[in-house]
Amino acid sequence: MTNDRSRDITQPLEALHANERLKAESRFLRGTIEESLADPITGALRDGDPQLTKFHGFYQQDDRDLRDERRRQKLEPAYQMMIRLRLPGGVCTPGQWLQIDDLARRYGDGGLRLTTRQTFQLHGVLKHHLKATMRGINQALLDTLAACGDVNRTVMASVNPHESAVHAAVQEQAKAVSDHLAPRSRAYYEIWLDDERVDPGSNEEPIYGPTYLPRKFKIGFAVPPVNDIDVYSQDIGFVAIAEDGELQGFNVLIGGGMGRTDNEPATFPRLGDLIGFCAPEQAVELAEAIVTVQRDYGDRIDRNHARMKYTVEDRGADWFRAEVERRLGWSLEAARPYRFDHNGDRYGWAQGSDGRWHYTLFIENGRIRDWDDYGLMSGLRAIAEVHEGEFRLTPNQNLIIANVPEAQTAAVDRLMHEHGLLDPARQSALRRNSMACVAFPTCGLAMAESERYLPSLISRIEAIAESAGVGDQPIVIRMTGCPNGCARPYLAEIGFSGRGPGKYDLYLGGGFHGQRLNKPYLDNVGEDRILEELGGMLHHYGRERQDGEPFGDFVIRAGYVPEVTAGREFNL
Ligand code: SRM
Ligand code: SF4
Repeated sequence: MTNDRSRDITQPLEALHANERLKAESRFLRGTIEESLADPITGALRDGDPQLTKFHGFYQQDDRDLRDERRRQKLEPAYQMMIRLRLPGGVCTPGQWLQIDDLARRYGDGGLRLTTRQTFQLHGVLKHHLKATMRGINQALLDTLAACGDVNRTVMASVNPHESAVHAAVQEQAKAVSDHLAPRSRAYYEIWLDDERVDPGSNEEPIYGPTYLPRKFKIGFAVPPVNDIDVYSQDIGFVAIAEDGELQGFNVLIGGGMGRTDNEPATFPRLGDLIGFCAPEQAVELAEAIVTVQRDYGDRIDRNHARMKYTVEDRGADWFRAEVERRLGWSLEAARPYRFDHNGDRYGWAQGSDGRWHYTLFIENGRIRDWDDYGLMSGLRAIAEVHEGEFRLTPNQNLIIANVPEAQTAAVDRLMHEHGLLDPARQSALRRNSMACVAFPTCGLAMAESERYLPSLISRIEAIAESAGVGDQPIVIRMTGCPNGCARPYLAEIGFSGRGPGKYDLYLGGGFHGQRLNKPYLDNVGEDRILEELGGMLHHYGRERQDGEPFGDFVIRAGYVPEVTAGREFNL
């Protein structure tokens, strides 16, 4: 089946989604953002600008905990901005860490959020602090350009400390692809850094054109055997192929994605299709060609159907590959063998092939702040003040204190202990393999709690798992506050997605290394039912699991859910 609603070039703007017109008329992302910033009457941006500011890296939000009370008091919502950095491969220096920490304390809500795509978010920035915050980020030699919006976003890369040389080469590729696909519009620099205003003319964006992409676009590089970036969930997934410690090239997957829309069965998560192999020096050119095919053929009428996964699903991966090869003028080679064995992080110290050390630290749901009894943010600041290597944010919302010389490991250990960062009570096997998206109070799309609820639910599941004799099993549990899938819940062995206050859909059977989608098991249920069902299953798993059998495989073998082999089967 072909997607007749694609090809914006053949459609008048009026026939397309309203966002297409907004982009086309924005003068390459300028819109009325400067007028919005200058308006002192409201904490909000002008109509239309919140769509454009995503391309600049921030979302307009309001504090949903305060929404009803402010409405009662006839006040406008408590508007605030969430700023997301573009951080290819999740790498930053200790100096940059300290600057981001300063900005979060000065202009944000005092904390930081590590995301499921290896970057930082600052929440709670008021409109009149936006410019100072954006400038501060740029002064730290970081930026937020294209961290959100209908463009390619932060490019992910595996954080595999054992393979330092391959990892460094892959990191370089991730950065090159990220830089190449960044928007070229000068709007960002004019608005936030006061660069000279220029007439954008008609072709400020040679790759994207004036309407950019139909929808967001995501790319990730995985280094086997670690599938920490969930390579099958990316619009383009690159799987590094190495031989004798040297990068040979990449297998290429296209058309992955997680997002679903509530009550829209035509939307579904999908795993990417493997279309071939390319050499390292071909990756940038290939990524651009894939992006341009999606630019021209993606659906620009229905945003629920506009991700590249639907273009690939509707037209077929073979058609897509042929169109990419036609544009490139060369063909991909046959894909090479590879093997993943997990998609979680491995905690503690690990030594790289160059002899340097890396500590992977569990950060529950990526939230960093100082609680009354737990000084996580101050502890990390203290480490940043002495650390000489770099930090790496992981795709599982954790943090690696990376490239520590042998002589400095004791100092890092001491600081982690002093600040309580290694408290075993906060780090059971289940907890360390869990992720939750942000949801309330900042996410405007949340239907149920996620980050604020999962920790207590995990404590209850842990008690059951202990009594079933499987408390030490690293079962992958992920929760989101709505079906959009920001914590990639449809790849979890146990996945939850919020439907309403206190209610979740329960999914089971994802593959332990992110290779298989899970399947809906229960619809719209509360905690009692969740614990009752999981309790029965975990005891069954304790009694009958085979040696080394992951929970996600067991629930399929035991008949709780069927195996899903294609995205469209997911909803059945
Ligand atoms: Fe997401 C929208 C948070 C990773 C799929 N996501 C949002 C927004 C911006 C809500 C909004 O549009 O108003 C959330 C802001 C919440 C807040 O207050 O911070 C939000 N998404 C996040 C983060 C912070 C979750 C986290 O806890 O870490 C992640 C930021 C990643 C980053 O650094 O760029 C995040 N979002 C993801 C992922 C995971 C991934 O990319 O690996 C997905 C699923 C993968 C995919 O894209 O298919 C994801 N987010 C969505 C969607 C559904 C997209 C779709 O195809 O339907 C939306 C809604 C939308 O785009 O309309 C969304
Ligand atoms: Fe918000 Fe839904 Fe994403 Fe969670 S999954 S952050 S609730 S959009």
